[in-house]
Amino acid sequence: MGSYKSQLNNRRAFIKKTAALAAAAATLKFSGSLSRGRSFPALFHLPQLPYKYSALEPHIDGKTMEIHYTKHHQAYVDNLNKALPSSDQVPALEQLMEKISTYAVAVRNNGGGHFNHSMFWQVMNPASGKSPDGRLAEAVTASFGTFEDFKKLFTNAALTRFGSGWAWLIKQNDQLVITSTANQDNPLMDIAEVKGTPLLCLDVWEHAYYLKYQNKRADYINAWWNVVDWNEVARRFQ
Ligand code: MN3
Repeated sequence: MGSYKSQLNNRRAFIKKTAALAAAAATLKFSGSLSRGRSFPALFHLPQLPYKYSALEPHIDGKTMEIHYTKHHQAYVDNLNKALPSSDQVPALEQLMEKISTYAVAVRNNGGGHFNHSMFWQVMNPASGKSPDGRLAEAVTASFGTFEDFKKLFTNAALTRFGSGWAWLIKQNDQLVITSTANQDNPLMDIAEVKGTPLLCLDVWEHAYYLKYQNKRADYINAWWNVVDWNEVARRFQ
């Protein structure tokens, strides 16, 4: 309690000291909104969902989206802000991932949760195509055979991730690779067994599908393919 209070005071002093809000906003990539009940700007905040909760129905139901975004993702953001050390310099989220081994476990879990969910919302879209095209399609074919082969391998990675975690399509130099991570880890983290630039991710925590699919993770994954935003995946590929 005492150390939390002194963190608050340190942060207030810092804010007074810097005064120039524009400079602060430039440093803190995700700042800008006031966190509930706090008198200092949150270091990280919940990004806006790019569509309505019900937009991905029937594949992902609106209630699940609402709880997932407003409760789960919000909690990762809040707990990340609490877990970060009190200092003037907090790196942008991607840089935080790249040196996550130097932070406390709570930063790894909640920072990963914030990064992974922010990306997850973006790689889904109700008006998406059924498969990639252009250079991404060529890279998928070169790495996995056919698009159907790729889907099978990715689905298998998502299905066989024991417990809670994520499935990933990542880029390693010019090669595409499928991998999965436990808990809220991701392939950007310096502690990841398989590292690369994330292009596509799938949340296979039960909270992502339990209301509609209960224990049937395979049905959730099968439905999820209908809402993958291949334009966004292609943008990340380039
Ligand atoms: Mn989740």
